[in-house]
Amino acid sequence: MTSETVNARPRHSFQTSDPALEPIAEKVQRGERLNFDDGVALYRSGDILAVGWMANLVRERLHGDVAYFNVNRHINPTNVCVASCRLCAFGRKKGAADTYTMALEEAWETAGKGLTEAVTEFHIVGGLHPDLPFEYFMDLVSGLKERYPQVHIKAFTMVEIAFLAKRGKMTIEEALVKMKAAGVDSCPGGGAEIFADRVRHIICDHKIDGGEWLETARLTHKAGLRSNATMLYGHIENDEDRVDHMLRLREVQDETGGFQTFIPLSFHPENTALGHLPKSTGMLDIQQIAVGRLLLDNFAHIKSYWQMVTPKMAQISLRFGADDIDGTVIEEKIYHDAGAKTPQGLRRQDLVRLITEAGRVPFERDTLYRAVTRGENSFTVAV
Ligand code: V47
Repeated sequence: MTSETVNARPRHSFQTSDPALEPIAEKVQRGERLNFDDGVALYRSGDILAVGWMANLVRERLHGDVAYFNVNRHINPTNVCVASCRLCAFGRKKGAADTYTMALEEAWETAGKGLTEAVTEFHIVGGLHPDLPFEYFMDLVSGLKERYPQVHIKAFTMVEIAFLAKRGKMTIEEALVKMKAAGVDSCPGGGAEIFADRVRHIICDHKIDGGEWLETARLTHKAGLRSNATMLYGHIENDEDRVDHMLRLREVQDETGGFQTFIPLSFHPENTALGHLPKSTGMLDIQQIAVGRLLLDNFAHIKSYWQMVTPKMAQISLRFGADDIDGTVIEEKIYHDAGAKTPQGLRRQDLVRLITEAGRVPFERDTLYRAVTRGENSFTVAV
């Protein structure tokens, strides 16, 4: 199938076997904002095709047939972490046998390793190390900028920013000023998990709470850095917790406009303290994308992260509300420690094929969703 044949298809009208979806579909078609009860009704509906139809309508209104991807590399400088989150299989206590912490030279070298194409983004997240000083992280970033000035640095989740500020004995605002000066260009969306206290106390008791995560995001946006937002699903949360999570994100976005992308992350239980929980299923994965697209009317992008849901599910998601499947990644540790069976990385041509075969038009973006044009061994970004 080519994108031309897809574009030429007639737009089907809304049909559902679920009467609860009819008033919601009317709102969606009128472009009206959905409320908490609508969100719960979307989750409770068994008519995933009808929910997907609505999400796709919004997705195509915003992006037509375009689907975004990028060429990026993940760098996880340390797995030593003071927190003991039950959801996590990556973090290790200081002194444990299998800890690692990259020396700065090693991190800079790792960033350049195994690259067959010019990477446009470094995605940097890691453990909350009890001893590494604030300056280590700033030197890490400034060293990368020096060596790879063309690469966008997306570094440190809201949880890391709050932790690093505390370690450096400064306010979050002060930490953000230093981060920007070192070369941080934007921030990833991790650590959000589920904001509801009841859930957060069980899955990640040692992290900042939901209100603090949202406040740190507010400050980050006010400091002029854009960020992403995630939601970890498929553990002990319920429909109401997920809707609450997304509506709290929507509220901050109304205020700051600083979120770029919403990324639902499916929980991988293996090797975690929640290892008894079942893995997420295809229906659950698709539902998060579709409901996310419908509730987050002020987010430009919904990302189906192929590492988490498999490349096959990410591809299908492009017809259920997602407009982005993330990047080449190259080396992923956090979900692979938790049993992910997906490859560590994909090539640029694999991403292009996934998108094209879904009948969408691949668009290589930089982190800020600007078009990337490739030359032989270089790239340029449309600004
Ligand atoms: O915050 C940790 C999650 C996140 C597990 O901003 C787990 O573009 C599943 O946020 N099973 C980090 N998930 C990754 C992240 C991310 C990924 C891709 C793109 C972006 C972006 C952000 O991973 C953590 C946590 O929510 N996580 N352990 C686990 N066992």
